[in-house]
Amino acid sequence: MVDFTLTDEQKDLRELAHNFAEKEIRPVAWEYDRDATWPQEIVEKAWEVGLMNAELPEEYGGPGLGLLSGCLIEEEMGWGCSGIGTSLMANGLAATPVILGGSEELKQQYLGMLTEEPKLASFCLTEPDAGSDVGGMKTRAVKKGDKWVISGSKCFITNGSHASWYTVYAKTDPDAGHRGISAFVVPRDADGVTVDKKEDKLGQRASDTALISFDEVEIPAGNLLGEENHGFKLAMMTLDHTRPGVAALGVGVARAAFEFASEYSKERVQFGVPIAMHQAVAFMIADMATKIEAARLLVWQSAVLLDQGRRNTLAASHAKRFAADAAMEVTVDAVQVYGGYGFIKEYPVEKLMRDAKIMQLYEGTSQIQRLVIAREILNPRPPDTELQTKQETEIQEKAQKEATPA
Ligand code: COS
Repeated sequence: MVDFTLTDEQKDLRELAHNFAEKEIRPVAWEYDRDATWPQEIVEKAWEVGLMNAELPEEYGGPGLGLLSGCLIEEEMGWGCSGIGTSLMANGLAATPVILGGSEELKQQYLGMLTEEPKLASFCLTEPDAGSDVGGMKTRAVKKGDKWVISGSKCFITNGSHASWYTVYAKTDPDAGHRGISAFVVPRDADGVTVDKKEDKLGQRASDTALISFDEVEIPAGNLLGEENHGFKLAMMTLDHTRPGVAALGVGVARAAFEFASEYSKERVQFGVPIAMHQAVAFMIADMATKIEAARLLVWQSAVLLDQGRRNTLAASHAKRFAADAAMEVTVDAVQVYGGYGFIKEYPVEKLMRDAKIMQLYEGTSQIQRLVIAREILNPRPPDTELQTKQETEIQEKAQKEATPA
């Protein structure tokens, strides 16, 4: 049976997230966008009320919520301001490789850090010359005794200037392509870690996006995540976990633009009637609504699959591609509904259009999502890697245990 009904707990969580977005984020969102203000106070408040780190397991102090619950929060944050929302949600991206591949000690130390205090962590994959082509990265990690020594640069790092630790991907076997990449946890205060540059962006201006350099940074051997040379798969598995959430942020931005545009279309009078009475505008509103509904269903499907311990690569790329493109189309149309006023900063929708653009770029461009979709259909991956199988078995066992009456 297919049932789209949320549990009472999920409805309460969504309401909590919506109220937070309405009271704490919306009133400052346009001002923070104008000035590119870092939302430190909002980060602290969101952490305090339990809206951050949704999926961190209970044994490390997190709420241990499922991915669907996380997506419900992300949609509301995206509705409030996707720039601030991105800052609030980025811990999930850094923490997932630790959850999937970290030793017990690493989990206790680094996941615990995020749940004990409103601290942040960043995911360092992209490099100036390696964006979509992850395998082309140049950052190196060399084993020296009981240490790894990391050197290289990572760019477009969300929350990079404010993070207490980083998940860093580096080549450990430079001749082995994607099979020569490993993942590590690097503390911010390690010698040789520098925040080089904070980017001045088109949209999502309240989020922090930085260039981070690692100059002969020494970390303990135990900071390796998963197995040596298995970092590429860890990154891909991480993106399977996080793309539904980014897609949910996109649904939130689109919903915000849709609400502004529909209200405006009922107020703005041209040719003697509200413009909503003109079919040209009414049909734009209808198309916006359909895109939002369809995008949300794809988000929920991709999240539920993972919550059930099933592989969601295809569904996550469907959701990310469709929701990102929907956010862009809906926000462009919202500007169109506002006419000339839509182009003016005094009105709310131009910000949403600028914010939406990054949805088609970060965590895999819309073209990369299409590439993944095409490959999953035409040349599906064989049954899962060892790491993924272990993860799936654990989730399935947990689900079975919960379903069995005591
Ligand atoms: N889960 C587990 N393993 C996966 C996987 C997944 N979702 N996707 C791919 N793999 C495995 C493959 O099975 C393959 O394994 P083998 O080494 O055993 O053969 C390996 O990873 C390489 O896969 P593939 O051949 O598909 O790699 P490519 O380099 O050709 O392409 C893309 C991978 C382009 C899809 C990938 O690099 C990508 O997603 N790029 C975008 C990165 C991104 O989103 N960047 C944004 C920054 S993060 S904010």
